[in-house]
This record gives sequence, C-alpha cells and structure tokens, in this order.
Amino acid sequence: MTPTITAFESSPDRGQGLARDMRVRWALEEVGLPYHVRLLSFAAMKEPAHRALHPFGQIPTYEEGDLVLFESGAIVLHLAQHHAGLLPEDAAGRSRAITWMFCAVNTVEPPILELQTAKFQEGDKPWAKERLPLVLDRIRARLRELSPRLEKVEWLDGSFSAGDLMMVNVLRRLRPSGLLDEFPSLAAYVARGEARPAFKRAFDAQLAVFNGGSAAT
Ligand code: GTB
Repeated sequence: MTPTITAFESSPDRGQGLARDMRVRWALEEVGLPYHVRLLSFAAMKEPAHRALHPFGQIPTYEEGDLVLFESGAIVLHLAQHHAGLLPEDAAGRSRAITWMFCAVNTVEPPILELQTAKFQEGDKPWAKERLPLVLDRIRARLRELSPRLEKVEWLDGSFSAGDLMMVNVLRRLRPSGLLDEFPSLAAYVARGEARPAFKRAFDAQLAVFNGGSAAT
C-alpha cells in the first residue's frame, strides 16, 4: 500500500527543505518506498478533517491503510523498523541508532528551535537583543559537545542510520545562521548527508512543490 504524507502547500522556507516533511520524504527515499503527498494550506491544517489525523493541526502526517501517524520522528522510526536501510541488523546497534534519533529531537533540536522563536516571534520585543546571544551560546554548547564525535567518522555510530537522518535534518535548520560553519566536522557531516542520492530526491520533490511543479511521487 502506497503511503500518503502531508506537507505545506507553500512552505515558508521557500523550498529549502527545512520543514519537517523533509525528514519523512528522505526516509521514504532511503528505504525505496513510493509515496503520495497531500498538500495543505495553513487554513486546511486547522480544519477538523486534518485535525482528525494530527491533533495539533500540523504537518507532516503519515497514512498507510488504517494506520495514521504524526510526529516526524515517530514516522521515520516506523519506516526504519519496517523497511531495511535505516537501522542496523543487531539489536544493540538498533537501540543506539534510536538513541541518536531521540538525541536529535530532544537534545539538539530544542535550543535550535529557541533561535527561531527568538528571531521570528520575539524579535520585536525590547529584550530581544539581550536574549539572542544567550540563545546562540546554548546552541554553540550543544554543537561543541557533538562535533568531536564526528571528527574521525562519517556517521554517528557505524553506518548511516535513521539517527543520522534526523540529526542532519535538525542541524540543517542552522544553515541560515552561519553557526554550523563554526564547527567544520558538523558542516562536513551535514554536507555528507545532503550528498546522499535519497536526500537529493527528497529535496528536489519538496522544491518542485514550492516551484509549482509535481507534488506527488
Ligand atoms: N514535533 C512535530 C514533528 O516533528 O512532526 C512538529 C511538527 C511541526 O512543527 N510542523 C510545522 C507545522 O505544521 C511545520 S515544520 N507548522 C504549522 C503550524 O503549526 O500551524 C516547522 C517548520 C516551519 C517552517 C520552517 N521554515 O520556514 O524554515 C521550518 C520548519
């Protein structure tokens, strides 16, 4: 059964692949699963029909027969558990890869999201200029801790896994800030992720949507 995911009809990132459907598209491409895409306006996301799939009225969602999932990490994990290519064969290796998935969304992503909040939701507040350096330093602290791990190896733990897919996605969000360039091992790691053919297919598909091209694969 071909799954259906949801994505922005018009992504605010203008096709840079920073919205969270990108990680789901990338996982689908890595495991070689064709998929349909249902595009949604911001208004449609808040309609009851979509809220029946996603309680918070967001993208992405994932439908496969009777199964409906939301939360990009859970969708990627589902794909990784049911298709070869994103998790190691051995049980301990699988658990470690899943640990890195959680690390990406639970430890590395939160301060990065704070930067978006500081810039776009709080940028006009009188204290915004004072807060921004604190937010940037909290991100730097995380990157400083992560970067040695990737100095001598290509991926976080052995072969490329769903842990890398999630981490590269999370780190890409920093590209416009220039912070990634302060940590060459992380910049190179993100570049390796982006060089994967599956990443490129996923990226091109979401860019085609923004450019008004074909939505579905
Ligand atoms: N924890 C959830 C998940 O991982 O799936 C978070 C889902 C989420 O935040 N979805 C966002 C959404 O639907 C899109 S990805 N927002 C609409 C709403 O809440 O009404 C977040 C996002 C948006 C825009 C950019 N950008 O422009 O760069 C990047 C990321």
